[in-house]
Amino acid sequence: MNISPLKLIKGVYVSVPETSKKWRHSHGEVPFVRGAYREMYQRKPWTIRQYAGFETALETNAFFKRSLAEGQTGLSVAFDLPTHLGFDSDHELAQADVGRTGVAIDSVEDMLVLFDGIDLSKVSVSMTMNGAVLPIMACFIVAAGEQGVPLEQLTGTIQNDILKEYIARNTYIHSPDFSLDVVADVVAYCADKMPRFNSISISGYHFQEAGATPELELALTMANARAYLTHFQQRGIDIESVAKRLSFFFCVGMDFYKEIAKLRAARLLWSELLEEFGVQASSAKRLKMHCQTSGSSLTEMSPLNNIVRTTIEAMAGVFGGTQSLHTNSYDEAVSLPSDQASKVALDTQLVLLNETGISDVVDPWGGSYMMETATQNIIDYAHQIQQEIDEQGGVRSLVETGELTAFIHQHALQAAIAEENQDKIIIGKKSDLATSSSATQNESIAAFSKKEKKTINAEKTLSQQTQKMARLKLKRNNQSVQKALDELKTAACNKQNLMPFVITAIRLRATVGECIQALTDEQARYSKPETIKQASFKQSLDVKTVEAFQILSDQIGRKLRFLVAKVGLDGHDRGAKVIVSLLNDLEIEVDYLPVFSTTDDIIKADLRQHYDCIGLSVLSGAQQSFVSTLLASLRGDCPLVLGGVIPIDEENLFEQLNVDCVFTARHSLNDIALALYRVLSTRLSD
Ligand code: 3CP
Repeated sequence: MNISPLKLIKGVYVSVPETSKKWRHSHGEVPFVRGAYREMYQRKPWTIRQYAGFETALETNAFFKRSLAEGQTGLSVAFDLPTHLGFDSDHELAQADVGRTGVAIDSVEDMLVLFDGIDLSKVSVSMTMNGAVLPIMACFIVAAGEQGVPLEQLTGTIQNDILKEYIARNTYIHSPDFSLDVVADVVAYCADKMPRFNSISISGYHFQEAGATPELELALTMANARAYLTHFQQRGIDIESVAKRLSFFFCVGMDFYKEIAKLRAARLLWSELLEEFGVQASSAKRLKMHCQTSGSSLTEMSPLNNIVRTTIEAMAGVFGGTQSLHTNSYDEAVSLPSDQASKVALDTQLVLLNETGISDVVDPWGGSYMMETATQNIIDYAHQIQQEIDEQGGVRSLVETGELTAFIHQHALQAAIAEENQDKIIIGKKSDLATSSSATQNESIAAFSKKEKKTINAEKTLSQQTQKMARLKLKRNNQSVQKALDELKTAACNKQNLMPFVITAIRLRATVGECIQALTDEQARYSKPETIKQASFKQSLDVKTVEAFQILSDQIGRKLRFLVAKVGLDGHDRGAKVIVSLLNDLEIEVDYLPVFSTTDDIIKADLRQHYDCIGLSVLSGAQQSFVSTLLASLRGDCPLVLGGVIPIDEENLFEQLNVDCVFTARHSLNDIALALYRVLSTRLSD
């Protein structure tokens, strides 16, 4: 794919585009460009829905209750990586990640604790779950039932958007074909039994986080929406009956006007798309969205600046007419949100809502020449991308080839080049751009981290979850559980709707991992092809560093050989792939071990290849465990460097452990290249 990003919304606008005449409708009317509802926030404010989850259900439950008491109006559950990938906490691949980037849910017993004392007939709950959607939905349904809440009263949203997992987020389990059927099972089940529950949250957020521009984020989200509708139709699902509960999730980044225009454009595109699919009811054509401020716009340096960024992004979400909003915490580029940072993030929404009056006017930018032109440009761009996708065989096949992933990555590389060349200025992001000296900046961030940082007690969480599972397995009727799991397998073979079968198994206290394992017996775990685009950073790199690498390579009489590996269960690979491209530019031979690699994979690869350097990328917080394992087993003369979200106060620790360098988002590509050169030249001359 090779469509260029839109030109920036810049310059003088002297007239409204011709096409905008068709938008001269009121808010709350088809095609909803001006807003989903007539009175918007005057009638009902957006839902303040902060995404949260950590350690065990008990800790997360306490956090939920506190947030609701402090003014939050909806819940949003972050699950840990093992739960996302359908591994119980006691699985050998799960151990390092249990309870780190979300709450560990192994069975309905955990779900019951998660919502203990929270009335599920009153509070709407969003669950970000995709790969393991069946057992997690089943845990929620069974827990609500045991709380005495009838299915038809449940309100909330399940993300259930598997296509974007293959494209950008990577927490898929099974093949696209099988998984699309699972998505349809959930959608059909909800339409039948849970009429107030949104059965999917078609997500663009992760595209923008992986590098897409706002307009590309929207275009790909809409292409996925079309792919889902097509699949549902093929499965015999009546689109009219499910459309009202198909919801959306977008990122709001720092491109202020473009973000507002994007949200307006989204509503028109969805309304048009449903008309194409023959949907009649106007209310079903209303696009409803959740927005989250952009994680990738946050900087590790000068973290308090992030409050400003988040506020501006939240304003774009509100001006764009979002129904539900998450505002990021200012320390998220460094660690899990501290209590203080979470409170500021929540209060940011309360201030916007209660103190500013910005929610008093519906679509306040409507009619602006600039905004109407921008909205139309984004709509045109989305149509162009859809056409290109169709010409290349549709989303389904481009997911399998990795082409869409590569297209987004190309945008991430362009953004990295723009930052390197300082064409794009991000205040305080890189050490050398900071207003005060980098030493002062570093000190302040280190002090900041120590004082407030939220720490996860991973060992304790793992041990509590493991013991809880052992007790569950002793107490339940194992024979009935096995029978239910066998029936689930048979249903998967027969292509039946799997929801009722999983609900039965979960009610009998089967675990999340056991349900996924039963399906995996039929449908092996899937791994997608890896495609990494090459961009040329060469023009941005210091010529002397490039030459130094060349000389080093000449001295040893061969090309340098690197391994870059994503280890553990975290699926964020934007940074690792940028580094692969950088190394290619330095004429280094690179092997890339993609997401979900293990320390064992790394050790085996090194035994075969004898790398000159191994680079590890970890964004889940589990770096200490992986580094210790590797240092104990790797050849002593192989340099190990670490990249990802690594708090500054941990850097000394890694130095003591003999990690050669630690890189994070505050380092420029030139800094990284130079540091790598120093490591290699020292090691190779030893
Ligand atoms: C709302 N209502 C109104 C009005 N506003 N009625 C009349 N006039 C109004 N102005 C009605 C609605 O029709 C609805 O009733 C009810 O009030 C609730 O409003 P809503 O707009 O549906 O709001 P909400 O329940 O909050 O639902 C919002 C959406 C939902 C629809 C967007 O899908 C949602 O909450 N999504 C959140 C997704 C999420 O949190 N994702 C987290 C991703 P009816 O129901 O009767 O129609 S976190 C990922 C982080 C990154 C990562 O992956 O790692």
